[in-house]
Formats: sequence, C-alpha cells, structure tokens
Amino acid sequence: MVRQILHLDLDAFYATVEMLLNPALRGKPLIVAMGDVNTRGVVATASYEARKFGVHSAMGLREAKRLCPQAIIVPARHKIYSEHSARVMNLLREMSPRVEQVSIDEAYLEIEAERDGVAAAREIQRRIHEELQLSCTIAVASNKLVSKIACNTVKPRGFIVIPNGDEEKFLAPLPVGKIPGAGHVTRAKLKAKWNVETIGDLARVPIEELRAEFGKNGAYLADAARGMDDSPIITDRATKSISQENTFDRDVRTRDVLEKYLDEMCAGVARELVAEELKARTIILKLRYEDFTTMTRQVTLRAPMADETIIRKHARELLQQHWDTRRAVRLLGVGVHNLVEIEGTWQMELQMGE
Ligand code: TTP
Repeated sequence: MVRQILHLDLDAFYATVEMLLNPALRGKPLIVAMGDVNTRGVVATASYEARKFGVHSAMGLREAKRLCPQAIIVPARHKIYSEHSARVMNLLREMSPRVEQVSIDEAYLEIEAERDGVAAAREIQRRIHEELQLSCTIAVASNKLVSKIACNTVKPRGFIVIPNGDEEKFLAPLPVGKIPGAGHVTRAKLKAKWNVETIGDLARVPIEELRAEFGKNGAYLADAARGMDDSPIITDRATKSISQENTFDRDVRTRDVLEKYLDEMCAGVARELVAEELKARTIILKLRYEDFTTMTRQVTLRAPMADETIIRKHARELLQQHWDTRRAVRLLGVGVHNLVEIEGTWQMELQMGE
C-alpha cells in the first residue's frame, strides 16, 4: 500500500504571526526574542529578511544586533502563537482525521489512497494562506521521513512532491545530517570510517557494518538512507487518556463497595475504548483519601487491549496492593493510557483493495 504523507511546517512562524498582527512589520528584518529584549535574550525566530544577515534561532541578541543592526526586535507572545497554531491544526483536521502535530508549527497528515494527496496538499497551502494569512511549506511523500526531509529543502513558501519510488534518488545528494537523529557524533563516525558525506554515500555502506557500529540505530540509518520508513501517524486521539472517577458522598471504608464502583468504571472505560477504536497498554488507579492526599498507581501490559475483564483484573489488583485499608477513600478512579489506534475503517478498506 502506497501512503500519501504530507509534512507541513509554517514559515518563520512567530515572526509571521507578528507581521500578521502588525502589517507595518511585513518585509522587514524582524527578530522575535525570548527573555530580555535588550541584550541578554536570545532569538526565538527571525524573519527571512533578517536571516539573510546570518541571524538565526537560538542566537544571542547581542550577536544578532551586530549582524543586523536595523532589525526590529519584539518579545515573544506564546499565547498568541498557540492560538494561531490551533487554527492551523483545526484546518488540517478538517482535511484529514489522520493528523500528527509534532510541534507548535509542524505536523504530519495522511491522505487516504483514494484521494489525490497532491491536490489536498495544494488546497491546504492555499487555505492556510487565504483563511489564516500564514505561509507554510508542504512536502508530499510516501512516508514521514522523506516528507520531513523534503520539506526543509524548499522553505519558505515551498511545495514539493517526491513520487513513490524516487525516495532514494531524491535523498542521495543531500548531506547526511539531514537525516533526523544523525547528529554530529554519528556524522563524525560516518565520515571517519566510510568517508560518508551525503545520504547517497551512506546508502552504499553495507548494512551489517552500520549495525556493528551503531546497533539498532545502524539499521535505522540504513533504512533512512534508502528513503524507507514505515512509522505510523500518531494522532492526538492516541496520546490522550480515557478515565472515569467517582467522588463518594461519604468516605468509603469497605472493599466491596470500592470494588463495585471500580467494576462499573472499568466497564465504562472499556466501552469508551471500543467506541473510539482504541486499545490501551497502561491501566491506572487513582485513590484520594479522606484527608485529600491522592495517589495514582499504574501497570503497563505487554500488548494493547480494550478488554473489560483485563482492565478490571488489573484495577482490582492495584487496589488490593495499594489501598491503605486504615484510611477511608473519598475518590476512586480508573483510567487507561498509552493508547494505540485500531486500524481505522478506511485503512482496512485500503488494505483489502490492494
Ligand atoms: P522552526 O520551525 O524551527 O522555525 P521557524 O518556523 O521560525 O522557521 P522555518 O521553519 O521557516 O525555518 O520553529 C518554530 C517556532 O518555534 C519558531 O517560529 C520560534 C520557535 N523556536 C524557538 O522559540 N526557539 C528555537 O530555538 C527554535 C528553533 C524555534
């Protein structure tokens, strides 16, 4: 099954939002600063006009001012950026339910095979520009790794498509440092041992040698060099947790009563998991005593499940092990997290259609 993965990154995000709120700043070298706006602060981001002078994120303001004395410096306003980011993410979720937000200004999105992924990507870029007045760069590829690397090669206001089958060819001329995780230690070793500079050089190193040098990471590097990556989109639904809790009218001292409530809540949690097409690996018990001290205890299973009996068994065991029976219970709760999505219906249809 060929996937259509979009990687989207907003351009000079904080600076673009500042320009949106104050159009007089447009087209000017602009620095959004964190910390002290005068000298001790650092550059959170710089507009592309300021980047021409060598200013970049994480640089000290003193140095940034030296490189670009005419830059306008404004303090970062995180709350405002979060609001604009949320609008972008909501727009993406309108375009596909499979959205993975990576950071405040970056996301992956998967488009179903029966839709045209490139047309969807174009529409997203147009809508972000017209409806939200923000500019972004989008790459379309068959997996997350290639779309992420491709996106960075065409910033800002870029658009790039890597057709399925062209991944390795596209990556070959790029510096090996473009592979996420290939930091300076890895790069130095690759250079010293095999004279690797580009991703293409890396693809020529035998996999066994990479394994011997880097262990599991070696296998990752070998796959990455060939443009291979099968990591799934992790949606927000999968990162949340599902829980129920009950505050008692009167503090409870009897195990039977606690277990009765616990069983009911376990059933409720299991129902919600099934309804959301999710499975969970971790079961959590929450206890609040009469004096308001609260504790949570959890157990993590080997495999994800959505089974009421399993949740109940573990929740009861946690209660058995951790409830200090000398103390009355004011609140009891049970929850699950470490959620994974059961393959959604459209994905199953796709696999059957293959
Ligand atoms: P980035 O996506 O790294 O950069 P950017 O959006 O400013 O520019 P571009 O992607 O076009 O190169 O970061 C997103 C935002 O996160 C950025 O606008 C400001 C903030 N940020 C910091 O606060 N400190 C940092 O060191 C970095 C790298 C980013």
